[in-house]
Amino acid sequence: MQQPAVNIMVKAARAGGNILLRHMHRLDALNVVEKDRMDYASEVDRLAEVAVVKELRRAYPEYAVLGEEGGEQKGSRGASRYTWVIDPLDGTSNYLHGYPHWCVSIALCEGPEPVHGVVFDPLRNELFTASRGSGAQLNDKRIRVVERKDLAGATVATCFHPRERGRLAAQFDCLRQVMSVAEDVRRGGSAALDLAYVAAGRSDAYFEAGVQAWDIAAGMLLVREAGGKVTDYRGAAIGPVHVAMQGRQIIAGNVRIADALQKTIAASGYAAAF
Ligand code: LIP
Repeated sequence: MQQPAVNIMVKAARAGGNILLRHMHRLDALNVVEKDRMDYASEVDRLAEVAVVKELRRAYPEYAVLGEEGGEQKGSRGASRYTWVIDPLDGTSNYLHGYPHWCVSIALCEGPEPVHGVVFDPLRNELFTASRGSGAQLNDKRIRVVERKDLAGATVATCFHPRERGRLAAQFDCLRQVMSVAEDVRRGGSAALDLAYVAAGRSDAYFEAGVQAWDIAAGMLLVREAGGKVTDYRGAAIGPVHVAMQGRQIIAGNVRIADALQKTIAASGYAAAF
């Protein structure tokens, strides 16, 4: 049975998703701002976040919020042990180009750790959910990471984040090593969906640098609850995801592939570039 908090998160994700769907045929009319170099947000990101926060706050007013658009907000009683970590539109660039691959991502963190996660893809009506210790699901069916034993023949998702252009040479060296054994590389443009797809066994692994808490908080729980492993480029645990923190790195996959990918990232010199 789904936890009450997850039901609220699903309701909130659907509310945000409806706003995104409603605006996607009016892209030309959207106000778009460049938050950082080649990092865009539109008024739809903000509207979707308002809708998501409204649903969550209606049920749990005392919880804190960390949203991509609204930043950090305290709960109704001040500081809280629980934080909603929200990306109302993960894959904004895809959305603004009309490229149909984006989602809503919501995690509930207890202290630094995600305890519930929801990633919702409104275009495919795919709902990924996970709760700590209770497994991960896609549209209520249990999902698991792949059983592949190593990187040989694997499909690996990654990203070329605009903020990471200074490390592009090291990233390409690393990719050359990955590609010498892997079948192929994917660049989907939504970290939350990249993680959800690893959890669902649709891709074998994923790595990216420059992600923010809201990009990965729900997805990393999905991967763990689907039997996978999530680390940074040095093989260490990801830091607290209830706070905004620049420049995180993430590796996700089944235990063996995550370890193999981490070793490749280290051996190529890419991990040392941070
Ligand atoms: C996006 C990430 C994506 C990354 C983009 C961006 P946003 O998040 O999920 O993987 O490559 O550059 O950070 O900004 O669409 O929420």
